[in-house]
Amino acid sequence: MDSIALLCYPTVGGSGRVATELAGIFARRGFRTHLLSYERPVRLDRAVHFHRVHVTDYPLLRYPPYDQALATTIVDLHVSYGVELFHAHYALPHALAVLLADQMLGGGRLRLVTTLHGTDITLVGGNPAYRRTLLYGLEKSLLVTAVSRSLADDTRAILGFQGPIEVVPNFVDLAAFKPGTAKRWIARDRHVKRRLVHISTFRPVKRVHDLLRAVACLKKRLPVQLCLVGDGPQRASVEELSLRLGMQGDVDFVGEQDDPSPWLRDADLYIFSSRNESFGLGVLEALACAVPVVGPQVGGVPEVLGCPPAGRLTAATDPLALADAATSLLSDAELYRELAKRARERAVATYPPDLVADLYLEHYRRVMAGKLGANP
Ligand code: GMT
Repeated sequence: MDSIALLCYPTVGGSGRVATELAGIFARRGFRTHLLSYERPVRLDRAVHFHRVHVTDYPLLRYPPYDQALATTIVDLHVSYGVELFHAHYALPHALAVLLADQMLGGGRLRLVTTLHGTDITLVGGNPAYRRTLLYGLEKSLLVTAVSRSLADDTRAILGFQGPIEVVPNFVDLAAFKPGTAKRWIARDRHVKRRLVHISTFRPVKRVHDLLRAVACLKKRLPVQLCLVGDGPQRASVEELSLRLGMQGDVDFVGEQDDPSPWLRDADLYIFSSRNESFGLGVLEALACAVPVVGPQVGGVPEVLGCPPAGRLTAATDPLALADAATSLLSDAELYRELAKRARERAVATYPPDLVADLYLEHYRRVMAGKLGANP
């Protein structure tokens, strides 16, 4: 195996970042690595061959058929470079496009590895419009991986998928995401503002309004400043709520950032309020910066935080429960120091990029050696 192709969404969101960074690692290790998407992802390593998928915007096509354009690009890649191994990040439509391309090539030419990231199962997967298609894509993949055990369980429960699922977690660049040098509140005046950070796509699943309500509650007990990194459909209404709650001076909306590490390094606490989170890449990046985490106990986040956890996860999802957890952590310097240390140690021990890349390579080799059959 000397060539690998990865398919992903190019957005700042987690699955695209994971695929982009993985592609960079493979390319730097000497594999001829291709990445297919409709836009060049930010920070794509120059050693990776990027293939833009071109879609047409003819007015008749209310929904431009991206899947077909992607399948054509895959066929071209196989014909021109002989690439056989295709790794789909986020099942729809990437896995299906590889299967279509394989049929166009006569069948049995391409090998498909599919990595499930989250809403491809927990939101899209449960939708009757996609369920059968998605299930077909997984059944025909030679290998299915999920970013957490929780997501693997959801895949079986929501989709009824019965084939094997390997858990391969996400990873974090430990050199870029590292503890900041700035002194934290613990070392200074206890009246110094605690800096909270949250990275978000501002979609309903992230429940940023509730997060803001939690911080409003926390503000009555401790001096805090919240930094919201990212952008998305609910950003405007979250900004509106911050005005209504009288928090305009307490919240910074810094928008989408190619590199969120400076905000995490400077933070005292990472806070989230998601309804579900199959992994929580922002959570892991915070840990790597020695920043403890507070949020509801959902999805794969408990796996990421480890045991004992590098933060506080609440059973209840309401703002008051989050505010209580944050208060206890941000007013106890000894506890805080312990969790901050545990956070970095957890990231270093479990999520180095090379370790995870090795896992994928091991799986790829088994797939290429025909040691993994198509799922029943
Ligand atoms: O599903 C999404 O919300 C988008 C997706 C993405 O493409 O960023 O996020 C999911 O994949 C990330 C990378 O594996 C995970 O860190 C996120 O937890 C997961 N999102 C959800 O489960 C809501």
